Amino acid sequence: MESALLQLLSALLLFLIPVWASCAPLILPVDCSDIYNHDNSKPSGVYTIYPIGATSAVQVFCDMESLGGRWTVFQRRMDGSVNFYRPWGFYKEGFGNAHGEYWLGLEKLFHLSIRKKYELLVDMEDFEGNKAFARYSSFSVGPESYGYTLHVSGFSDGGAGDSLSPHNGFKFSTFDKDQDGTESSCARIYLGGFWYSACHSNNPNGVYRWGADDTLHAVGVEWGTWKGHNYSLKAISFKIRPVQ
Ligand SMILES: [Ca+2]
Repeated sequence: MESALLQLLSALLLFLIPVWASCAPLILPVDCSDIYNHDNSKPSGVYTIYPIGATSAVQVFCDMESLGGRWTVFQRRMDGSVNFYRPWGFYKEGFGNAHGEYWLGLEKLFHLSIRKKYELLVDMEDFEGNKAFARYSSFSVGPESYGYTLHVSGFSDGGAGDSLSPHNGFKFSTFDKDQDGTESSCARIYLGGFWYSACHSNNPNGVYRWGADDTLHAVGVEWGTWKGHNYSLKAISFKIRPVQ
């Protein structure tokens, strides 16, 4: 009798383990919003998310404060410690350090885009301590086969003006993959990787320079409608959260 019960229990376990394992990925956080929704007392900081499923663990900075928090930061400049002049493979997969400067990666942005509808916040700061932002009610990135095309709309002003809408509909370009809107290579001329058009209204992945600098035109970390093309910002970050 007892062994029959044990057999039944072990059979039940054998049945349940694969069921549990297949459910487990569902509870892994896809983005910072999932982390916040699980525990809304979590502070801003570095967390692990799984944007492409259970084997895609990646560290990311979560902004749990700005405009209600829940933001997943996918791009951040703050001190010039990371080189952003990198080839396609790095922009596809991501690089840098979630505790400092980094780029999360286009493939992850694409996968997040097909899971949820996102809005975008671009926060920035100059070297005098002034802050501004630009907000967009809709943000997504297309698949690699479409050049990770940028889809952004619904601008609202936080003092920075709109330097991103002109890039809507353009593919991503790096110095070794030119998919921009010109005969030349914007990535090579402006020394970054971005959804270059002809060529840019903002250059967040450009060269980190310390404030005003016109020795090379428009190669800095810029947001044109705020500080112009020859002022490189102290800090800028691009962050997304699901539309509620
Ligand atoms: Ca070109």
